[in-house]
Amino acid sequence: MFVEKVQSALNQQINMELQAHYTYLAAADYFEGMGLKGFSQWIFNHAEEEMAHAMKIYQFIHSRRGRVELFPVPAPEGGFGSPQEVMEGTLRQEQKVTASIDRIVKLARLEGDYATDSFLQWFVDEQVEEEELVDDLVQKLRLIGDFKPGLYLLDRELAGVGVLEETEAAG
Ligand code: OFO
Repeated sequence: MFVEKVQSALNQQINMELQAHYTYLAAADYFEGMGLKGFSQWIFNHAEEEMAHAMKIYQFIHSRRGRVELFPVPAPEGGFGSPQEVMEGTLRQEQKVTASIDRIVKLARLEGDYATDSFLQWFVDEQVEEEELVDDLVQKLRLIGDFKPGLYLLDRELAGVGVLEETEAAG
């Protein structure tokens, strides 16, 4: 049975996914402004994924014959200090999403809503992957520190251009 409390939590989750979408769009713009096109494209793709997550929940609510409720999406905070800061913020955002998904799974189980529980397992797995991906970038950025050539190479990696390909193209 689709319980009111679960529907309401899913509606809040749509808003959270849209907030992530907005935040990552702002971050993509920040990277674009720095000339880091690889980072910009990477996080832009991530922003699109967040929109897809929101739509997945939107459609699930409809398939349960529930009603979607849309809430205001606050403007992203912006004011990014460095690529490392952006990625650390992204990791925190993903951890918040994971905690929120876990809470809804718990609620769905408590309320005997096993269809929502099953639906959310995709998100549980997705969050493991997302956190790992973002954490990998955070670790690399910490290693790089202020070493600009390192940042440049990582940007090329994110753009899908390997160091070898670049050397071959130059040679
Ligand atoms: Fe949808 O929160 Fe990231 O993945």
